[in-house]
Amino acid sequence: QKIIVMGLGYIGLPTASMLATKGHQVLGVDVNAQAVDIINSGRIHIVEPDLDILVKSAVNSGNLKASLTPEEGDTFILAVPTPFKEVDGNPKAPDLAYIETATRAIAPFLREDNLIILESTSPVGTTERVQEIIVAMRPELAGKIHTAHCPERVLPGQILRELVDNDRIIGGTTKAAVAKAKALYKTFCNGAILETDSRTAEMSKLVENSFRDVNIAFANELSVICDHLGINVWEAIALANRHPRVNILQPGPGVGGHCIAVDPWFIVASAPAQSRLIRTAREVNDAKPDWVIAKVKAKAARFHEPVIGCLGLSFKANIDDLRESPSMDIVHHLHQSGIGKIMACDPNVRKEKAPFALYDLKTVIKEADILLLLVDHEEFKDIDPQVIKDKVVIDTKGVLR
Ligand code: SAJ
Repeated sequence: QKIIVMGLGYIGLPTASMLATKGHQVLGVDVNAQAVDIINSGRIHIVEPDLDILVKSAVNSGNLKASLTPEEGDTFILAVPTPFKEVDGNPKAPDLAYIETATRAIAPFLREDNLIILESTSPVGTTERVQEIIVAMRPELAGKIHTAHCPERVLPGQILRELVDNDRIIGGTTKAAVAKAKALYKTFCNGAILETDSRTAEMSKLVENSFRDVNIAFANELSVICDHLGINVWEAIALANRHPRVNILQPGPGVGGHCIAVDPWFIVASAPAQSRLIRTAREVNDAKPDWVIAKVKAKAARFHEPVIGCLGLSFKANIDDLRESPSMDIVHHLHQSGIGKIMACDPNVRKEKAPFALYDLKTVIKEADILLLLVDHEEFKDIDPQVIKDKVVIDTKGVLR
């Protein structure tokens, strides 16, 4: 069949190329002309292991093409971002503008019996909203198209493996939509395909990321409590996790990325009075960078113009992604606060990508009075405790134990 994929980012591009290598005719559509050109030349514009190989073979096979505009097809997949924005005094309301724009862009090309799949993480009711927009623009298609929500669940850094191996939720607005979507995902997904309605599918995706956020908030709160009590939080958590029914995640400098720090707000926005725990967890995680900054300032006050070595800038370990990174926010703040000389280091980040000077690990370790570890990159795990024994160490990830 012919598939149109709207959005060629971290989800759309892997999905489009995977479908193309399984023999489907795929047209990937993106508003970024540069990305379209790069993909059509068989290369990629984002960083993800092995994606370059997959895209190259999909483009070379003739089954994957990229374009700025959609065409007619059998199935349309929406894989565009869903950030938040301020609406009526709520600073964290879901921003559906990308989904609405993509839906309006495909509406003129839709035919009877087409399937429209929403993959973007979305507030409850968005799949129905997509259908409403289409029917408002094309009233003759009322009751004649199929819509479904099949939320993406892949972990950046392991997208290709998880795209194939993860179980997949399919929530249709009708039974026929579920059956059609199921047949499509079966062509590349080895995991179980779980059927439900679109609203439950939307909620289950938000629940997955909120579960993780609440669990990390618990760990972050424990880290602040243990710091107050002079207890090593990592040891306490590791010991508690030896109980067969306890599984606490790891504390850190805060929660970053475009998913876990965003999606819980979609639940809060749709049921504010009922979402007390989810909201508080978000607030706990968002407050963690300030706690780390206060800690550094307290230690720095003991020195005259200290050198503060900051280890790690990305939003999590072993990636180069700086967007929505609590570590970046912390280092930015320290730079502006004028409390000393800030020397940041991240072995995964190219020097020209950072808005301030980056130093190599050896230099930072040698010159720092205070070492602030912010990301648990592999490279930092090899730091010899003997070499840093005379420094003040603030370890937000428990790596330098
Ligand atoms: N983090 C901690 N402690 C932990 C685990 C993570 O502080 O124990 C922090 C990380 O450092 C990072 C943030 O949380 O700043 C998020 O990282 P992550 O690895 O938990 O998740 P993401 O944002 O890379 O991807 C998540 C995944 N969701 C779940 O694991 C439930 C992924 O499967 C989703 O597809 C993705 O969100 C998404 O697109 O929604």
